[in-house]
Amino acid sequence: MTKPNPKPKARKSKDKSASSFILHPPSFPLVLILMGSKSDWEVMRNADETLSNFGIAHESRVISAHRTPELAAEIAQGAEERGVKIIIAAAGGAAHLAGVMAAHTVLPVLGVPMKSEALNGLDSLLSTVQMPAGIPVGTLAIGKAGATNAALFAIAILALARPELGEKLKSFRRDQEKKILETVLD
Ligand code: RP5
Repeated sequence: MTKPNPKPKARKSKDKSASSFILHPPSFPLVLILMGSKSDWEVMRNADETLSNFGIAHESRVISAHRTPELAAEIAQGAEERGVKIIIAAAGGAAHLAGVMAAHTVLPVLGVPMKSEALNGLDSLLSTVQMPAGIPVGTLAIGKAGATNAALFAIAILALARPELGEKLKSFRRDQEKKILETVLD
């Protein structure tokens, strides 16, 4: 579940077979999943669950670029020292969380635009994706697909230095392919 501020705890996989992928103790997450509001959690739990399924030590928490600006900067600035490798940041509306995090760290930041009430997520998408040159944010799709894919993208980055993780990604793709091939329409 999301963690209350300001004392985060890392999440550890329930998948025992994947424990070799956890290169840090739980207090040292490899991936941070940040979201602007608890209202984003229903969508962002898809990123959290995907990382858990792959056995990646991670931490999910609510942090806001505008409601908790100092804490947001502090978390971004301290992430590298904690051993974090990738930050996933989700926000809706004037969705500047990912950009603000990226401004405070050189770690890769993946942005997930949340579907907003007023503009259906188009505002979130544009706010996240349109970073001026110099501070990159890798932006995924709006909503659930983006949440899941942000986690898979983070895993692909981690897999560059962890061949076992790459094998697990290949197996995940094979399973996905099998499901399509076995689809029967009524
Ligand atoms: C953003 O504003 C959050 O990321 C959320 O998507 C949106 C609405 O937040 P709430 O008003 O539901 O807390 O900061």
